Amino acid sequence: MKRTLTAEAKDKVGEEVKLQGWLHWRRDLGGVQFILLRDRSGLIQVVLPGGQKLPLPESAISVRGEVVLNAKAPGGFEVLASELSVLQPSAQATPVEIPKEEWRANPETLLSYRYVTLRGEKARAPLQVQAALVRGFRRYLDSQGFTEVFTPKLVRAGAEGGANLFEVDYFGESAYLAQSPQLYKQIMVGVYERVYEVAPVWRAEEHATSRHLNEYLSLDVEMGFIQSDEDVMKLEEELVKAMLAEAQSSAARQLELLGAETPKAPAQIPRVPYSEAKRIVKEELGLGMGADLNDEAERALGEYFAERYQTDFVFIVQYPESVRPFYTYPTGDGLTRGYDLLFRGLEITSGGQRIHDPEIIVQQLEKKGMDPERFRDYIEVFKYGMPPHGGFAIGAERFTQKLLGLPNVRYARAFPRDRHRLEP
Ligand code: AMO
Repeated sequence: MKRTLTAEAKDKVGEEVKLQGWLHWRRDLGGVQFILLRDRSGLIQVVLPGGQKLPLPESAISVRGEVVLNAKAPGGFEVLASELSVLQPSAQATPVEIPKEEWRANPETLLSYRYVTLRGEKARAPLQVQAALVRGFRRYLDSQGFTEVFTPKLVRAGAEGGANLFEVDYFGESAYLAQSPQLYKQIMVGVYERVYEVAPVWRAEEHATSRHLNEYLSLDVEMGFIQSDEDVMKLEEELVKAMLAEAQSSAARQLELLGAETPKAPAQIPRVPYSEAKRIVKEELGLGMGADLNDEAERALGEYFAERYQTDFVFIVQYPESVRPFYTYPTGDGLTRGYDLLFRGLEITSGGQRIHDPEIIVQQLEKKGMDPERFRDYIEVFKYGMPPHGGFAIGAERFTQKLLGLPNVRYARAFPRDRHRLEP
């Protein structure tokens, strides 16, 4: 007999079906036994005649029976089972009760046993939403003439500057795990004009916050023949909307399960100069801030713009050179064509126009105290006619976190890597 998914059962009332999945929950009332069977499409109640020895929760099971209507059952119908067989039993009780998942509580336990706690309906949903966002990302960019590229993750030098590089022993030489595909995606603009990449990157950041991971999924975009960073922001605006639309259409059940609010995104996302953002933070919100916008300032700005302009997205533009990487296009007044995109008060993107003149690249590297020799091959490519270009990167987990209102970015990654976690 062919397998029926729980989500298909509602169309088979009165029919005999075979369901396969996991024993999500069980209740034995002696004369009658109830279980919830969970498969990839959802949950269904199964009623057994009683007297069976039920396997432990999370056992892999197969059930045959008739689908019947029952207004009291979750979803309005259930299966009257004639047969329950165990495909593989659970050998022991799960470390947390999956059906009672309260994934906001006790994050340590949830993350330490992630291989099984991920099975919870709410635990697994964010990764499905994320998969939909990434699908939307690929589809939209494919439709706009972009080519997907795959660049090296073992690299000679860090692209972003700073000390947050993981060093790797590369046959006795020192190499690093890529912090970003930045330099390679720029090189690939010289090949395909428009490129994107979906790949993990690594940041050896020591701090443990609710928005930092040491390994995250970077959604990178780079495009040639632009006028300025404005072209890049226009593309990102459309892209982000396409990603949200894909999530809303193909992960609607997960969004509902997690109670996700539809983001407010006006046709034109506001562009706020960095200096103005700083003024608002200080004068209107009465907050202090460091050299860059700190997280408290970002959060407060998010709320400020949500209230005033009904938007969950804000571009902060015209960042000063001092807080941007060396490759950012300087405008000669100490500012750059670099921008950030805040979503619900969290930076989910950095981007901007890049320098395409090799002499200025060397100048900017030196200004930042970086050794141009380490970037020799990167600089070489600019001697072969690189067009004006720019791009950005979206942190997939942060986008997912903010879309779903997750308390911690770790829940938006299957197996998060943080300062104290290298397994599971
Ligand atoms: P940046 O370093 O700002 O820019 O990173 C881009 C985006 O990646 C996400 N992100 C992180 N997410 C989780 N944990 C972290 N530790 C972490 N660090 C960054 C954020 C951030 O906005 N090459 C440039 C991008 C570009 O200009 O194209 C870069 O990597 O969402």
